Parts: sequence; C-alpha cells; structure tokens
Amino acid sequence: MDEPFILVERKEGYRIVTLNRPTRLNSFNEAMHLQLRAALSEAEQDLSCRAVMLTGAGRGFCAGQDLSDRVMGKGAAPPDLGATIETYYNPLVKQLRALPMPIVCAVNGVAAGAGVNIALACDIVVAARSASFLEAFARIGLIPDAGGTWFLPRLVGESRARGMALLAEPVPAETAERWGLIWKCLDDNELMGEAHALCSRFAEGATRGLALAKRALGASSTNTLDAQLSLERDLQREAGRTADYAEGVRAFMEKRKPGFRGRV
Ligand code: T3D
Repeated sequence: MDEPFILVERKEGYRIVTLNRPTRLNSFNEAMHLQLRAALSEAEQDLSCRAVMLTGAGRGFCAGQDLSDRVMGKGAAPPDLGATIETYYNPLVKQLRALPMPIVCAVNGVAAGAGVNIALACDIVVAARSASFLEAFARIGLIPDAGGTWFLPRLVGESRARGMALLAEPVPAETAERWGLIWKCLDDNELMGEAHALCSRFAEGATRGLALAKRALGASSTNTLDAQLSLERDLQREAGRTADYAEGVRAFMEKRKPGFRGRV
C-alpha cells in the first residue's frame, strides 16, 4: 500500500488537504497525484464541506514533479511528458478550478515548477513571507505547465510572466503580493491562522453563490463582454433561486447575520 502522501483533516465546514512528501519538498509522484485527486473528489461529494485548504507539510509547499522519476539513462527513450500532463496535471488543475467551493491555498514555503501553478489554480492564495514562487521549468528545459502559461500573464501581465517563465528566478512572497500573483503575503506565524479564518468564513458562506462566482470568473478571460453578460444573467438566475439568496436578503432587511445553508 502507498504511503499517505496526502493528509486530510476535517474541520467544521471545511477540510485541510496537505501535500505530504516533505523530504522531497512535496513534489508529485503518481501516488500523490492519485491520492490528491481522491481527496478533492471526496471533499466535493461531502455536502457539509464548504471550503478546502491546500497546504504542504514541512518547510516547502510543493516542488512540482518529482524529478527522481524522470532520470533517463544515456540512450534511453525520453518519457512522454505530454501523456503525464494529460493524465495527471491537467485533470488536477481542472478539478481545482471546478470544485464547487472556494479553495484557499496556504503556501507555507517554496513553491516550484508545477507547484506554483497548482497554487495559482486555487481561489485565494496566501503565502508565508519566507515562501517564494519559482517557475523552475526553464532550468531543466521545460515550459511552465499545469496552467502556468495561462495563469501568469493574466495575473501579473506579459512582461512579468515572461520574466518568471524565462529567467526562472524565485519571486519572494512579498513581491508576489505586490505583483498581484497572490492574494496576501503574511508573517510566517500568521499564515495558518489566516488560512483557517478564511476557510471558517467560507464554511459559513453562501457556497452555491460562491461556486457560481468562480464559474463566471473562470469563463471571463476567454469570453467577449456580450458572452460574459449572458453568462452572468444565467448564473445570477441560478443564484437567485437558492435558499441562501432568500436568506441573505431577509437577514439584510432584519439587520442580522445570515444563516446560510451552503451546498444543500
Ligand atoms: O514530468 C512531467 O510529468 C512533466 C511535468 C512537470 C512539472 C514540473 O513541475 S517540472 C519542474 C520540477 N521541479 C523543479 O524543477 C524544482 C526542483 N527543485 C528545486 O529547484 C529546489 O529544490 C527548490 C528551489 C524548490 C528548493 O531548493 P532548496 O535549496 O530549498 O531545497 P533542496 O535542497 O533543493 O531540496 C530539498 C530536498 O528535496 C532535496 O533532497 P535531498 O538532497 O535533501 O535528499 C531535493 O533533491 C529534494 N527535491 C526538491 N525538489 C525536488 C526534489 N526531489 C525530486 N524532485 C523535485 N522536484
């Protein structure tokens, strides 16, 4: 049986999913991919789960692909990386984006390679001041994958995206916040407290509305304004039919905190 490369902790209304290969800076092997996929699917199926926190064990967040699985003997046929991307990384990014609840990524230390882009696929990224973001691919002759070439220019603009991708230098968490790559950089000892506070807040949120907002934002960068306005109309129609919307309006009028029911 595989080791537990993914740890799951259940909290009131949310789950903490921890990448757990600390001696390899939580880099991905196949077993970790499969365990992460299963953990996210279980979170999705549990209607009481209204947010997910993704973080790493030990001093790093995630160093991307485990390169010890990619060492080639001289003269050996190269691996088909397109196949591993298709089988593991692309489904993971799509799964994170489609999760019907917010995902808070608590970047506790260095994020490198696909580790950066998996963080960027999450909804809210908070990072410890000591963390850094390293699109390491150019150092080994690869291109940013796991959505990197899509996320980077959208988040930080073309020139910074090209700098990160082509120079492969670490971007400190403080700079990442200033550039808009992430939501917030926090003192190391405040990171997990803030990540828990965000998840607790989402665990009391109007989850279906938040999921619809994720969908709308996810579609916006490839839509025309006309198409986006139509999508907003359709998704708002759906949001307007939720019990949480009715409760939100009632609570506002009665000047009280809303008691949202979330995914039910
Ligand atoms: O292959 C496919 O399927 C295609 C998909 C590719 C996706 C990718 O992510 S490709 C990019 C892979 N990642 C990298 O290139 C990053 C490699 N790691 C680093 O550059 C450095 O480790 C860091 C800059 C992230 C951190 O540096 P530092 O000095 O803080 O730590 P370290 O000493 O390098 O690493 C600590 C240990 O973790 C070390 O092991 P040791 O010597 O203590 O036994 C190191 O070998 C191991 N480690 C770190 N990253 C990886 C790794 N082992 C395997 N794979 C790694 N990616």
